[in-house]
Amino acid sequence: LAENALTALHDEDYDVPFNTQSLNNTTMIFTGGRQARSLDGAYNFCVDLLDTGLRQKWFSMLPQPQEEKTEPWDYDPYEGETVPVPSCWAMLKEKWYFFEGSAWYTRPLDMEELSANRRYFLRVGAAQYDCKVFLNGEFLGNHYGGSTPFFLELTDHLREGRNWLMFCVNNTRTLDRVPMRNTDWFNYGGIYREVELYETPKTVIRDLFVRLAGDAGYERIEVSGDVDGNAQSARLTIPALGIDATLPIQDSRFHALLDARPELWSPASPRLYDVTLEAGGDLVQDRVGFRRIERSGTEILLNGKPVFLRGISVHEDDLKHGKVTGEDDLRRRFEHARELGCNYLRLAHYPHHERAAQMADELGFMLWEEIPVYWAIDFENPATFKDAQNQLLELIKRDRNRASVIIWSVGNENPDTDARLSFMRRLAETAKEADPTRLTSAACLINHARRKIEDRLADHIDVIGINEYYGWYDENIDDLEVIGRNSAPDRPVVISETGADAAIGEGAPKKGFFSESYMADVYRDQIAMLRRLPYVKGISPWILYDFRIERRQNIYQAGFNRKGLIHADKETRKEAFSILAAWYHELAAGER
Ligand code: GCB
Repeated sequence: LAENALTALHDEDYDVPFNTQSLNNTTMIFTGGRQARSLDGAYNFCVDLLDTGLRQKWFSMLPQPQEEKTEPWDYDPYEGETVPVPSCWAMLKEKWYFFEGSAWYTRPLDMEELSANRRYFLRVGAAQYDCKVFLNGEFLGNHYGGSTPFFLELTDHLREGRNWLMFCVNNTRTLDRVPMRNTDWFNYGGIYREVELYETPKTVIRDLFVRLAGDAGYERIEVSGDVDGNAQSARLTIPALGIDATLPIQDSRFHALLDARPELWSPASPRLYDVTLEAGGDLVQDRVGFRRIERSGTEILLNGKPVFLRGISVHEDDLKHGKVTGEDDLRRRFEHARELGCNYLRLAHYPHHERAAQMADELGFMLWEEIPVYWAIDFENPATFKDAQNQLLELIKRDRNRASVIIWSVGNENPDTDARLSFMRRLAETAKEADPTRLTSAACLINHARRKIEDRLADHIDVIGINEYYGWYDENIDDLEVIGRNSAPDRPVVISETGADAAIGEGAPKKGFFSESYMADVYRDQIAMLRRLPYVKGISPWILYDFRIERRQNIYQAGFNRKGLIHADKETRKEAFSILAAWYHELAAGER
């Protein structure tokens, strides 16, 4: 028996400190407008249920011809089958469908020439959940969190000619992760967003945050950011606003307020401006919309006017591709939302692909973005908090120039304990500190016995989300009116979820639970009730498409949550679709 087979699987037993979490929001760089080299495509691949690779250090072995091999490794990363990146392994082979554990990805990375004046950054769009990165046999760091991008500077590690890049990705659900073991979406493992290599000058713009200034009036733009290198100043241009400003850099940071009167962004008029920032030879660009989102008493104000959020919730899920999201998939999603008459989407329950918010900016949809602090997280655990907070900061830093994003949500349906209150209050504070220009929210708790919103977190967020399932899990829909009266919320409430499952097609029930007609009735009742609820300022029913989930296995669900207004084929609309669409179009017409 090889010695390594006897080693226990505890982090402290490895002689390599694998869980550094050194790849986090502090290693991010700003990528807007940069040319990247794609590292997508075929990777050698192997699933590794027993974590043999970490014990045997597969990563440390460099390619050797068969006759020169010095060790009988149980896997040779330079041979064997390949998989495409991005992908979810569950979608590639039936035997990997429920695989939960580590998997290894290996590919060559050829660098023709390395210049002493350049820096090199690896970006992984998302990998579920712990991703360890190795280059040329060396462990360089790891990242926790399955839905946010992470960066690793490779400058001091690359060599000219052939390099070998390797990832070990682990999607094991554990109690201390975010989310933890139990969720209502599929645990797709793998590197399921793009992998890229960025090349920059010695000076690197790490961060650029552009927004309408928070003071009254709409006459100033605020710009801040972070430059790594010895540039003394940065030059900011927004040609369509006549802005060409030199911003002094102090201690790596710049900050300025500039007079300007941009046309405001809104769903009706999604105006975007080209923004360029140059510093020390580095240059980044973005297309930014300017708008203000506020709460005033129980109203949500967009550019100073009350707005009602006509929304729909969405997951990243696809029959064929799992969690991999492409341009066409997103475009179709927004077309469906448009057809429904939406002005808003809830991107549940984790950060979606960054293209979603870019597209929402262009097409004119408001967004709720969220981190997977879902159900019973390990709220007592400081390491879990650190992980959640990092995911939040990575999301905010990635998307805070997107006018479409109006809400950062810090969680969903969490038990109201002291530990949870402290955990989530601190997350809401983190969001406000990183971005004071947006609203915070969370799906809070209703006490059904007392018919009241009862959640201490509600005092610490701007918008109270409630998930209610009257007609499905919950019984008496009239309670919704009573809840409004009993709670007398002092801030806006949005119904962040409501809905019912319906199977369609052959074998589907004609009436009762899981029938299309039952689901349609639930929507009719909800809409009739919502017309009478002034405390509700928006709604995002659950959900646009049916989605895959291990935990639902009755004959109508068969491994899917069937609350989609559209079947998982992303084509076939259920009856409730047109019912919601009719109401939303009526509301939209009333706004005009
Ligand atoms: C919820 C959860 C959501 C579930 C949904 C359901 O409250 O937030 O993730 O998928 O209910 O269908 O039960």
